Amino acid sequence: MPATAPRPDWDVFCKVVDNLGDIGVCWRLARQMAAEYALRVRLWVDDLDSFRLLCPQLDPSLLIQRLQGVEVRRWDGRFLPVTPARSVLETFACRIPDAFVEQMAQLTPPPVWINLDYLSAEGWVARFHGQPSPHPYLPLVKYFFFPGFTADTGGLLREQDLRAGRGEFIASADLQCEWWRQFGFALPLPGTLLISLFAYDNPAISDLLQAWEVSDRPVCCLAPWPCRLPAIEARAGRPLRAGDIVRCGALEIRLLPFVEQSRYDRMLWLCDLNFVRGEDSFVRAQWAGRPLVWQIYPQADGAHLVKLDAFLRLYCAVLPQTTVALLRQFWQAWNAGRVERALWTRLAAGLPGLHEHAMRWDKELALQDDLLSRLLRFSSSKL
Ligand code: TRH
Repeated sequence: MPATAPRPDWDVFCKVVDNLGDIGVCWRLARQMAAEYALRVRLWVDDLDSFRLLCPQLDPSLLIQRLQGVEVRRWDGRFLPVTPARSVLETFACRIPDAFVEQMAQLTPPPVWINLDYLSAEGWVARFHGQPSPHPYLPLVKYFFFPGFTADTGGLLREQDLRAGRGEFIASADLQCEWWRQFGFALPLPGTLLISLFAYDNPAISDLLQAWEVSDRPVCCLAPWPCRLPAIEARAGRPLRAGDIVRCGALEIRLLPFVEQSRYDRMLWLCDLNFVRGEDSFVRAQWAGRPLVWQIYPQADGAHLVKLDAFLRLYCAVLPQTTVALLRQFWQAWNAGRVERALWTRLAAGLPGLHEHAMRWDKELALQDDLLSRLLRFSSSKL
């Protein structure tokens, strides 16, 4: 940005930890700020090579570039002195550079400083959402902003046109054909159970492949291949790459390249069941209004299982006890790495009911404001 360019509205800082969830969330949020509110956004990212998977137009060698209305800056040791934006978003406690914080403190009024945290359905989130944390020695306050599933939290990312776009895609055979065609794949045969599998490597993947192979109904599994799963290669008995198809019994596995987020969303809308992981794909699967199985990002102390349980309690609140027990058992088994064939058979039989529930859940969540509207309101209230 030239020196005379107007001061940005938002600085968003993102550190890519070890997967794509952090940049996945930041990239959606930054684009939404620019596209829906015409905000001037500067997105600072420490790992442009990973970011390029989500945004193939990105050139990792550039220090500054403009993509889809967002100014993307490489965040490395050579931190350029710039005037901080009116609001500064530190994401997932990524710790913005001290030099930048000092520049924030010199401005009057100082920027609104917010840390966007990880998503959790736990009860404490509402109590901590919006809480201030004064800087130990500078005249600055950082506020904690927690995404969540209830009105007293920061909400969930949801673009204004997301659900309308989904409706259009589901209603249009042409758009769906085009989606398959882009990968060079034929449409699956009618009656095929379509499953997307985005997962951390997990011994239960072999359990599922075996169950799907002997299924009464044909199963087509879509696996994003840059996240290669050794169990699939073992099944094929050969090294695989994106575009390959593996057939065993009733199961056909189609390996997909890593696609842009909007195309990934479409895959979730198409499938009868979505295996998702981490945070962002988990949220998008809920906006797909389709049954989902969540593999939560594992934490050493088992804290992730508490989070899994907290979400299940919310998600299952209105379901009959037998369905609650089934979902709980399946999700826990998937996260523990062992799924018995009988458990899969029960889940498969329950999919029509789970689909209805997923549509209801999507509708209820959509009654609430999305994360960005809440974030903008929160930030304005602190200006
Ligand atoms: O990659 P992840 O496992 O991310 C995780 C979690 O966010 C976790 O909480 C965090 O601590 C850890 O990273 C560091 O899963 P997640 O969150 O679903 O992010 C994947 C992103 O990749 C998401 O934005 C969807 C996107 N995606 C595509 O755009 N195209 C694809 O083909 C696929 C498979 C995913």
